[in-house]
Amino acid sequence: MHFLSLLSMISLVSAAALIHPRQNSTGCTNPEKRVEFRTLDAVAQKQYTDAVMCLSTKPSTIGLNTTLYDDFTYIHTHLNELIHYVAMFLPWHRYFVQLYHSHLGDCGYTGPMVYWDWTLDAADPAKSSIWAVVGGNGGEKTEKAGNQEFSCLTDGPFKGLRPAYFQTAYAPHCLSRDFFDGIDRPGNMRGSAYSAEQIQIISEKNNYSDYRLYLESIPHGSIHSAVGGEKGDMRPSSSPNEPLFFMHHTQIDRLWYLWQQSNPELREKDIKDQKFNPDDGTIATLEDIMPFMGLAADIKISEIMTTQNDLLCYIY
Ligand SMILES: *[C@@H]1O[C@H](CO)[C@@H](O)[C@H](O)[C@H]1NC(C)=O
Ligand SMILES: *[C@@H]1O[C@H](CO)[C@@H](O)[C@H](O)[C@H]1NC(C)=O
Ligand SMILES: *[C@@H]1O[C@H](CO)[C@@H](O)[C@H](O)[C@H]1NC(C)=O
Ligand SMILES: [Cu+2]
Repeated sequence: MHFLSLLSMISLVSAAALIHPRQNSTGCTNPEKRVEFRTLDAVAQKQYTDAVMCLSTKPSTIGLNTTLYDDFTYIHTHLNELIHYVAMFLPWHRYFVQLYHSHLGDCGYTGPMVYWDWTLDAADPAKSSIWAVVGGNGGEKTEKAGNQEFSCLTDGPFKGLRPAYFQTAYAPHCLSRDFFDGIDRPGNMRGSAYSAEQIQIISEKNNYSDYRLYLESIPHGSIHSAVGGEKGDMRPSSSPNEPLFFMHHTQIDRLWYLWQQSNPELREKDIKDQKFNPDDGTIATLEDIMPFMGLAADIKISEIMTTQNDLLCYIY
């Protein structure tokens, strides 16, 4: 009995070490403040977009024949069912953005991670000032890859990008956007789903399960479908093809952070939500392991319930 429990303790300890070997950490004493992309000056914005382009010149770190840029898409699209409409949605994307920022750093970007605060644009999204910086809507020129048609970007720093995947298929194509509200192009781009008023309503949800569900389905989902439309990269599971994906998810992370900050005692521990989609009644726990398919070691949800710890060191 004694022997057995000692043995299981040892194996627990070594399993933990395997899951995430790390240095003796000094923790996070000087957190970096993340900022809205448009508050950076033109030089810093260009350093960011240049670093994004640089990812597409680096080899895969997970053994694919495509680039580091495509690693993010590949992992996201293969994990699609595990990381959406479940408890893991917010913590998984929190760490995914962190890994992206860290690779941008290796590509020369020295600034903080940036977010796109689309509440500022919700009144008329198609006229947002963000498009002047990241390029605008796709144009008339389309391209087919697999069975999908893509509306290629016509301007901006990402015009030349050619992502390698569509959903899980190898299907190199032009980076594309298709502003669409489901009825008109561009229409209102579903702005009311991500207005300041809508975000205020969602922020009043008082448990994680409700908060995650509303945040994911309404503003998060609407931005994906309104920017991606039918012929754009932002909509499908391969949406990390679209550089805006990361600024969008940083904004989602920011909203979760603000919600957590308003009651940290409870909300930095609350992950009580369905573990599987469709819901089979199983509830997630802080001990659940989140997979990253070799981009980084897998981690437990508990490791990133705050943004100031061994793995993360930022505030908003
Ligand atoms: C390692 O961590 C322990 C406990 O936090 C701390 O007391 C010690 O000073 C650290 N050692 C180094 C070399 O940082
Ligand atoms: C890369 O791998 C895919 C399969 O994932 C294959 O279809 C494609 O031809 C390969 N490309 C090159 C350049 O080897
Ligand atoms: C969250 O709150 C909603 C509304 O009050 C409630 O219906 C639901 O059961 C709660 N969920 C959990 C997991 O506590
Ligand atoms: Cu996602």
